[in-house]
Amino acid sequence: MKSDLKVRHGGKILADALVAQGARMAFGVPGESYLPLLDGLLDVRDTLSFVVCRQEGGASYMAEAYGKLTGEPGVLLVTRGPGATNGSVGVHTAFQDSTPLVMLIGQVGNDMVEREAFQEIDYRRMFGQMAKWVAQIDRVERIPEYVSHAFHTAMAGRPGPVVLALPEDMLFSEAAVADVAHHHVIRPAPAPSDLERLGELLAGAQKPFLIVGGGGWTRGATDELRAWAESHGLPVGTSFRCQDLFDNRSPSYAGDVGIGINPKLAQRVKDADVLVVIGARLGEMTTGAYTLLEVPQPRQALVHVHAGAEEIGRVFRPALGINSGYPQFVRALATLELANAAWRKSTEAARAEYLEWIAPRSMPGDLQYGQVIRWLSDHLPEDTIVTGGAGNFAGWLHRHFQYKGFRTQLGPTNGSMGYGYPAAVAAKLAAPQRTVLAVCGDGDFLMNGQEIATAVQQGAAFVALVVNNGLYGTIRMHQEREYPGRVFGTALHNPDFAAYARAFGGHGETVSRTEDFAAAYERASGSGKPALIELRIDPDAITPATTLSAVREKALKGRGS
Ligand SMILES: Cc1ncc(C[n+]2csc(CCOP(=O)(O)OP(=O)(O)O)c2C)c(N)n1
Ligand SMILES: [Mg+2]
Repeated sequence: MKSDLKVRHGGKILADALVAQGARMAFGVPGESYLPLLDGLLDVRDTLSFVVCRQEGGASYMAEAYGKLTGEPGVLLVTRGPGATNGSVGVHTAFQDSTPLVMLIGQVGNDMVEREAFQEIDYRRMFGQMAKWVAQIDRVERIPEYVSHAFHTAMAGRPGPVVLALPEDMLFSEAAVADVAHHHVIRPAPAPSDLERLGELLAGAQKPFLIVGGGGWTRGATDELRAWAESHGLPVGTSFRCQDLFDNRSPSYAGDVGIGINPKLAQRVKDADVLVVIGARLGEMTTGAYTLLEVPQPRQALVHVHAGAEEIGRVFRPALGINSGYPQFVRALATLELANAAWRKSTEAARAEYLEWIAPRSMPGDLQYGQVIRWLSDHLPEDTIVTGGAGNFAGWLHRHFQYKGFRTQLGPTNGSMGYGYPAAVAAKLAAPQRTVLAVCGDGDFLMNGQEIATAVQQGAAFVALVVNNGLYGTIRMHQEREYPGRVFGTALHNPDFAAYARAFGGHGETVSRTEDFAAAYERASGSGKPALIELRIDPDAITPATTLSAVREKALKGRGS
């Protein structure tokens, strides 16, 4: 009965709605535009904690990483225009990475909307292309309905970000309304005829290859897929920065189909007769810039399994498109009997090529960064969460680290710099019992290095590596290739990173030689504080396989100079 309902202000209705939808952690920077929401959050703080951050960019990556790690929508709270624009990077990341996220933005009151009032932006237009749904809650009594819709939309099909704007007067006003129960997760299952057709294609295959990727997986589904692929001796690769979706120690694992791909693996994907892609979007990074498959009609018989119907046939016309959630698909897959095993030998060859590929090569300088990554891969607990950002430094991580289980990797598939550090803060807060390692570049780290303050404030103890080459190295590499010798805008003058960490109350180390790393890591991880290890590498060591000078020389030769 309506009269039994308590009257609550908008901020309280909203905080209760978030709790009802299952939110347990929110990240953000406060604003005077959403004071009632802060007031509502105060009352539910034992259920839903609010992590106060230093910049909305960092907060938005934290919310995104939380969503990626837990599979539940990350919640991001920001203020009007400046907060929303700072926080937009996490929305873009969540969209490209298929991560569920709900962003709440304090908005100008309805009494002054459309006057370009203080910090006013129309978020429907601003986030139109970046989010699955953008709305403004204009009536306080409809908050539970909007929040329920937001969580359903963020989770349904291909997960992604949703944005809700909150006019100030609406938040302050009151209503007596009921909460809405927890959202459902709506994802389709494959039709029996889809499985039948897949069975026929695989029965006739000589060189099949599977690629696994995207958002919307569960631990159970990745385990079941591994068991199925191994029992049939099928080779499996993972899409860009989704290497943790298939245990890298499996005899079926052939490597990652991403940036800096093993050329032999690229050839294998090209030569496949049946290519089964489960969850990956088949974007630029996973297709070698649309060269591993022909656009729009691939030579391989492409089976594209995706939770978002609109992704199937987006670039490549598949032989078979299956609109399905991945746990639903993998469960059905287990019922598929395959007599054919013509590919077992080539799976063994793919595995051998992968193992050869991940062995570190020697690079210039006293600090062999590849060996450091190998050491970490061999010594860290199996369930360690490794976060990374964008830059060439991540290439060593992708190539030499072996991911051993579901959600042990959090990386931005949209290649957004500054992700690794805040992602690690969120990971440590969401999974305090697990070891967390952030791997950052010197350029990458300082995009969100201020979030060390958040890590210290929250007591999130993890180790961050900052790979210092004094360069926006990735761009320098491309610059030398396209305009050899014409260096411009890519050098960095860096602070003393270890001192920077200490200034915030963290632990800091600087390592310049391979043999000093293990002891420094033990000290850092044993410090019980947010710890940072600066790795000083030779700037000439530009990728795991080549040097900057070799890139320049090759480019000069190519020009006949
Ligand atoms: C937010 C953002 N800004 C700019 C870029 C373009 N970009 C890609 S890699 C890179 C340099 C990365 O530098 P650093 O973190 O030092 O890594 P390195 O390549 O030197 O290993 C830049 C500027 C980007 N990907 N993301
Ligand atoms: Mg650098």
